[in-house]
Amino acid sequence: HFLRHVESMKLLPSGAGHISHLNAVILGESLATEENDFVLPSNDFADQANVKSPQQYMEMYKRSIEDPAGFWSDIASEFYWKQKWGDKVCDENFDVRKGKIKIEWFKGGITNIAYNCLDRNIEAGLGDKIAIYWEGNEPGLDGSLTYTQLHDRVCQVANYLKDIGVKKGDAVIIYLPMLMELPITMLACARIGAVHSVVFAGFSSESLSQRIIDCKPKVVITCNAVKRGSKIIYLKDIVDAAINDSAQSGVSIDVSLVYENPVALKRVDTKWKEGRDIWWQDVIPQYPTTCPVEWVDAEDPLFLLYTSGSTGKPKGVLHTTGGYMVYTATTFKYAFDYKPSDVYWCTADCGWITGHSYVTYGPMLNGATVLVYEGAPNYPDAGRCWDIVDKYKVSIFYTAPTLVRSLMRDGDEYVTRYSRKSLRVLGSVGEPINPSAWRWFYNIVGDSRCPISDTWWQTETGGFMITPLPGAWPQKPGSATFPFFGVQPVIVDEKGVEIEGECSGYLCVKSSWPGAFRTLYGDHERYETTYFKPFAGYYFSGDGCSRDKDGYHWLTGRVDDVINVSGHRIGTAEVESALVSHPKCAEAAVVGVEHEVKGQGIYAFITLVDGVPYSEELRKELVLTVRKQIGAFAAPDKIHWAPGLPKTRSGKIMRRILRKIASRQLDELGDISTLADPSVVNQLIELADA
Ligand code: 6R9
Repeated sequence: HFLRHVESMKLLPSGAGHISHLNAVILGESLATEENDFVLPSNDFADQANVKSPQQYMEMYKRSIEDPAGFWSDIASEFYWKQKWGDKVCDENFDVRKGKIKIEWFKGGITNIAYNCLDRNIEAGLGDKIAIYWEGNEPGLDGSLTYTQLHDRVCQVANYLKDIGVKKGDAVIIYLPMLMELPITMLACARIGAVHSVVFAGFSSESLSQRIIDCKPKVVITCNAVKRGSKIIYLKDIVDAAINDSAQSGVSIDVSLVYENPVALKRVDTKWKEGRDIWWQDVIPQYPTTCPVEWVDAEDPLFLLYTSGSTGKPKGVLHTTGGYMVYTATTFKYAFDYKPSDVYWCTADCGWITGHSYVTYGPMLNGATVLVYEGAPNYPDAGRCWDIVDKYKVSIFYTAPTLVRSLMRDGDEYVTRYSRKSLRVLGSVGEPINPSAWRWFYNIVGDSRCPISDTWWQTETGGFMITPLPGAWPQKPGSATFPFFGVQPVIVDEKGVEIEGECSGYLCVKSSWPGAFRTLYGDHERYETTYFKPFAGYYFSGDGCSRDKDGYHWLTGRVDDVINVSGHRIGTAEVESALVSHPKCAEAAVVGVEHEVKGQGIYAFITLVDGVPYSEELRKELVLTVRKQIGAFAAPDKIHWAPGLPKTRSGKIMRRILRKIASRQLDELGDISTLADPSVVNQLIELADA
């Protein structure tokens, strides 16, 4: 068995050699330790897998690259199309030197993604299958919907939206916690061709209002409050403040649909604006449970999702319908080795891309049973996840390294007191997973039985780009392994030249894939500048990556001014602009530092307006300012005050030096003689722990 894998490894794509050493464990047979570089699928797992060997992967991968049109149209044909696409499966210009960047897949094809998630599955006999299990924050509070029930709920919301005048192409902002109503509302928008923009319900009113102003939605959908862990969050107050702010910028919201969540806040205690605010429960149930589908072109927009970039303003990443549908469904099926009997749980919130592609669309396109959990993963204690796994017999569990590390710190006992024997496949996303967290996840959570799909991808890519296929790949703890079908990752040097073999550099992609984003909403130029101009001819991911002697990919983190805190993307510029909005803060420079649980922590250097003394009180105010402007998840872990920041003579802040100071690597400061005033460096060091 082992040799079978080693033999097939020789067939690996570009740069891959042969396995040069044979320290391996076979799935289920022993612990992954530091000495074992490889974890191989067992015969039993491989035999039942959707892709059973590197050989089979290679055959499929080769076809996907040599004949993308044939490969993807075969898969697309499994979905329902009112009308088939035109003669071109894919039409792209990926090279800025040849003109405007354009990506189109299945253009001319007429379909609807909500129809494919619901009606198509119901017609295929899945009507009584559970589509969503919902587990509330409070143990004991739960619910479920079959595919038919989900269809009916989606239609009611779709009918309501139509009734208040939402039409094809109109934007709808959704600011909801992880209630079933969140995926229901997304699907309702898709059903009528409206463009949803889900805003993570941890964003502040200012961030929400920024997004309202940018996409001018017809309606904002929220709930009055939610309990997360033991804390109540008053979401409607945040929405009210955001709507007020937006009105001042000339964007008015006429309707705010509010779901009553009596577990957190009663109706009578909710602040209300007559004429604008509508209770969900008062209107939605009155609508019919069928709703004709709005058929859309494959290239019509499906959703907008704002994400952080290296400059202040969040970017509205735009995804369209057909390619995204085909891509999320296919990646879900293969990367998790999905089988119809699986119960699948992804811990991500629908406010992030992971919740779009792998809570809602990808799984439901496959007719999967999806678990949606409302609460905090460690409430009431660190065993909650495994309690839920046992309760619903979860077989595929997909989460972020930050959660793995935090549960790892709480101790094995919280895990081992639960059976977890339903688990079959584990998944990781959001940031690089360090090998020790990988091993803990594999050995303790998965009892050394379950392969881990470490999926590298981005809001922009729509779906997985580099990921193991469990059953096919020998895994290396911490490596995202190999590209998904149709994806051609390349590593380039700073001049944009592709590097072969064992190397490290900037991670780019060579040509388009169906799930790629098509533009940044209202700013195609920024789309080209950010992603296609840095290395002409390629899509630039913003990540660093190395490839080892066996051809495995190892993501090394962002190379731009974006930091990744607990898997949340935060632009340093956004935090800086929040800090300097405080009247006493003169300047701010934010860098990421290693953080044991969160992956990266936020470290902010600040200077103050002349004459203002630094104090503990001011520190708190500054942190609060960031919480208010962006959200609690972006609060700096450390504020480092100093009278001056290191700058070049042309006034550019030397972040390289700040990063070294922040991580206390003081002997690696490098050349500081080019600074306008080198003495600020010593001052900064002296004040480091003040
Ligand atoms: C899906 C998602 C994207 C950034 C990306 C990278 C990091 C995501 C990763 C990973 C290493 C993985 N990232 N998955 N790094 N290994 N498996 O997280 O989208 O929020 O847009 O973040 O996250 O740095 O560039 P998004």
